[in-house]
Amino acid sequence: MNILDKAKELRRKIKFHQTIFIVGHQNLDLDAIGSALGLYSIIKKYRRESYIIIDDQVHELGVQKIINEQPKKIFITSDEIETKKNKKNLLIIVDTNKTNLLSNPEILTHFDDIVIIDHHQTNKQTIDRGLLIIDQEASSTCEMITQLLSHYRIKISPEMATIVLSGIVLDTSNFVLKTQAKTYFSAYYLASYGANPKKVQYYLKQDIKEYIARQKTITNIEVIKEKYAVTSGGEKVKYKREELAKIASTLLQFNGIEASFVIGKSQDNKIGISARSEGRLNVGKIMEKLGGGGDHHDAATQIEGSSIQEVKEKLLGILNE
Ligand SMILES: [Mn+2]
Repeated sequence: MNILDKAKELRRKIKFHQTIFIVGHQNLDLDAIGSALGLYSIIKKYRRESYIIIDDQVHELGVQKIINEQPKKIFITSDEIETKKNKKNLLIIVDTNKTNLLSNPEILTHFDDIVIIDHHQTNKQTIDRGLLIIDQEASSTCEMITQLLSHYRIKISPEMATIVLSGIVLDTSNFVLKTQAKTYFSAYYLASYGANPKKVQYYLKQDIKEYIARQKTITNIEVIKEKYAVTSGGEKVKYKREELAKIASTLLQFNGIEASFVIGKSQDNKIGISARSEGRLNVGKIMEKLGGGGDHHDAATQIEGSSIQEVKEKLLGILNE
């Protein structure tokens, strides 16, 4: 679905409500915070009250930098929803469509009216209430929001343009993955409002200690059929989901590698696999075979009750088929 097909309906909904709450997925990334803030600019243009709900305690570096640069009053926790509510309230969820990926799924119960703006595939966990605007062709939620900004003719500051661009740069791994004509149009559009690529790189800078830890623990890359990279962390090292995803994206940068799979123990002792593909191999299909899901380019699974070695063997079995 193209978001512009729903642009009128969305604007009607924004104008109809007095207070609009925005929330992204747990462990905010640059696409979630960028699309939340871009949407906030749209809502402000229509002179509605708006808040971004954040329940994460810690943020990754770039997200923290962006939050620090905004007025504090924009952000609330889910505990404060009731105190900020008006008569007509709307919740807009960005960059996820799944209940279990919200920091606090309980927030859904506070709202009768919900809109979801996202670019991920739907599944059983998808919130089945409200207006669902999902464009799986879009590189990022920030790309979808940029289309709205352009369609509604909303002027944004160079700072905001930079933040929204950083979400696109993150999700496409520098205009490599899922990049389509609209992605470049969005980049052009944001650049015309003064988006600063140097500042984007500043938001994308990583913590050197985390980077070294990732590199150290993941050193055993195997290449299957000369095109699929598989690597795994140690049985004792725990990773955040997005750490596995970052490593998977990095592996795609190597010559000849078409898809990458990173296996690691997650914080809750499950074994996670994060998979990325340039598109020829449908990693969503592969992850489905292991109880997970996703799309052609971007997929993952979580497996309970197995060791890393066992999961790796299963995956290698599938890739060698
Ligand atoms: Mn995203």
